[in-house]
Formats: sequence, C-alpha cells, structure tokens
Amino acid sequence: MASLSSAAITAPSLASRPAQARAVASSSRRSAAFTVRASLGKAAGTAAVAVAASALLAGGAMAQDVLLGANGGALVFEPSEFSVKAGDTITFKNNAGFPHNIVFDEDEVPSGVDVEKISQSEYLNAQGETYSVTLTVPGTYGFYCEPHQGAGMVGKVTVN
Ligand SMILES: [Cu+2]
Repeated sequence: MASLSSAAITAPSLASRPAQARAVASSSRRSAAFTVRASLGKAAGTAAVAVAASALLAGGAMAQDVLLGANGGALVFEPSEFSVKAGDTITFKNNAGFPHNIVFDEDEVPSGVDVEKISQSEYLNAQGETYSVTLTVPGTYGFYCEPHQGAGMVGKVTVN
C-alpha cells in the first residue's frame, strides 16, 4: 500500500479518483511482477544454454575404436588409417591373431612427442583386452604391431 498512498500524495488528480488510482497501482504491480518473471525466465534460459554448451564440450571428445586383427583373422589394424581430433581417445581392442602390441614409430610422430608414453609395447594377450591412448599434438603418427609388422600390421593416424 506504500505505492498507492505515495501515488495519491504526489498525484492529486489521482487522489480525487481513488478507484482509478488503485487500478493504476495494481496494474503497475502486475507489470513489476511480470518484469521479475520475465527476467527470471531469461536467466533460466541463459543457464540452460550454458548447461547445453558445457554438455556439448564434455561430449566433444570423440572415441575411435581400432580392432587388433580383423574379424576374418587378417593381421591388420582395422581401420589402419584414420583421423581423430586432438584430445580424442583411441582404443585398440584385441580381436584376432593376438598377441599384438601398439608401437608408435619415433620417426613418424610430430616432433616433441615421446613415443614411449603413447605406445603399448607389452603384448595384449587376452580376447577383448584394450589399450587406450589420447593424442594431443596435431600431426601424423605411424604405428605398428611388433610381432606382425612384417605381415603388414601397420597403421597411421592423423590428429587434427
Ligand atoms: Cu599384431
């Protein structure tokens, strides 16, 4: 009621018509309430957009699966040539013809990359055993399986 009496005091013409003054006051209250709701709605909308954006970022990292040995038994990486984005996870999975390992060629990685840190030189012996690696430096990486390199088990990944 503070706004109504204030309106009555500062606007004598409205004070002489109390019914109209009340109508104005209550309409301005409604509009104030509406403004609050509208700005809350906008804030909630912004928060929803922020959540969606961070979910998108979190989901931005992709995964690339590579079979160690083809389903038909061929001693190959499948796929043997592929591209990923920097930060994507590559998961090698023992599939056929194991044991396999994954050795990155020190002569075929971007400069500064430590192949010891990204290679899995120990053999994967069990069906379904996996090795995952995340490459963060853009460039082309060559890798091979030591026991089967001569048979053509070599691969190449381009990190964009
Ligand atoms: Cu192999």
